[in-house]
Amino acid sequence: MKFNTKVIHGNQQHEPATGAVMVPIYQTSTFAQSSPGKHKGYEYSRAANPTRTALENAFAAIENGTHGFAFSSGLAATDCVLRLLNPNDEIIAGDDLYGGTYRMFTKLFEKYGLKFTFVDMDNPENVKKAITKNTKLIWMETPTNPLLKVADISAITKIAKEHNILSVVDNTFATPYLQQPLDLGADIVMHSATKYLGGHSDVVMGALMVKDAKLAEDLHFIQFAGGGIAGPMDSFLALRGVKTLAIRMQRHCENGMAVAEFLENHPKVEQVYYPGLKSHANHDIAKKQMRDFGGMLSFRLKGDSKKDTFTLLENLKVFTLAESLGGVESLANHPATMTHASIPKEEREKLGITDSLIRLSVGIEDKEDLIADLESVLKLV
Ligand code: P1T
Repeated sequence: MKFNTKVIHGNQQHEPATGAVMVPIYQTSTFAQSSPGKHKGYEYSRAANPTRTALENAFAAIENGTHGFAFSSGLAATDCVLRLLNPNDEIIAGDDLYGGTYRMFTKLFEKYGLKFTFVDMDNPENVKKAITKNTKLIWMETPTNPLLKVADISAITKIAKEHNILSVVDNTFATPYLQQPLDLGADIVMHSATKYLGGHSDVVMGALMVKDAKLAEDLHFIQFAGGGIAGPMDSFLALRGVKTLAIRMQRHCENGMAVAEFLENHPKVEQVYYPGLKSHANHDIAKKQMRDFGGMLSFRLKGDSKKDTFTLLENLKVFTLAESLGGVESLANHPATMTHASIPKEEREKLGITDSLIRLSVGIEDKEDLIADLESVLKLV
């Protein structure tokens, strides 16, 4: 199946009892057994639930995996991956990550003896140099949140394999419409399904996808034993979202490029971070690795004034000032005080997450309305 077909039909079947085209919401915690241990494949919804199974099968299909797992949030999915590790294991991660991922690594897991090294993944050599005999996992986020840095997945997974290290790609910003990391050598794909996979800003959810049976067994055990599962109602909503992923992404990409070009040519804008622009530091690898460039971008104002930035954000009419991304509606975010506030100021500024950095999740509205909204607020600063 090609991708547009796969998001709708991949690993899906009509409900066997009635032929229902959409999987029902099996809003049940438990399943009757005819004799102890004798059941119809489902025992207790933490282990498995038919609505979640349908979604997990779809997750596997869209990332070209064999197994998918749905969690109560993206961070619960990340937590599950880290529980594969043992004290003294080392993890190499990108230096630009979603703030909550950074917070989990440094504030939750360091105290259990895991060691994190953050490197600029623009250059795969930086990853190679950071490897020690204890390195067990390489965590890539590409494009990164919020600076849209792009890592060469094939080059980095090749290094990981040479050293027998597990590699993970947080594919939240790109989605499988733009890149399928398992095909590029990654062992695990992770998503905040809250974003593009769900697509409608109505569910908080995480996903993992793999294509190795042993890894799937280990992750399923942790999911079951740890308990951070997605519920049936949320699974239904996310499955509904996945079906329109391809068509939504097509428009996100078209609008993302139009907004990026508008901002790049605006006299009050200092810099735009969008992998589709030729001026982007990683444009060449983005072009090679991704089918298109997505709907996420960040930009910085000339003068880097926090006051101007707040004025701009307070006056947007079509864009909503809010955390999160990947829904049909356009959102604007101020990383320094919102999504990335948990990263120490010094670290943030070193990376470029300064006071005037604004991140946009460009939605699927008419691009003329989005550009007019930005044009009008840029007049105020
Ligand atoms: O919010 P949650 O579903 O738990 O997912 C965490 C997460 C993981 N990875 C990436 C790349 C993310 O962007 C996120 C969540 N991000 C936001 C809420 C945000 O506004 O950036």
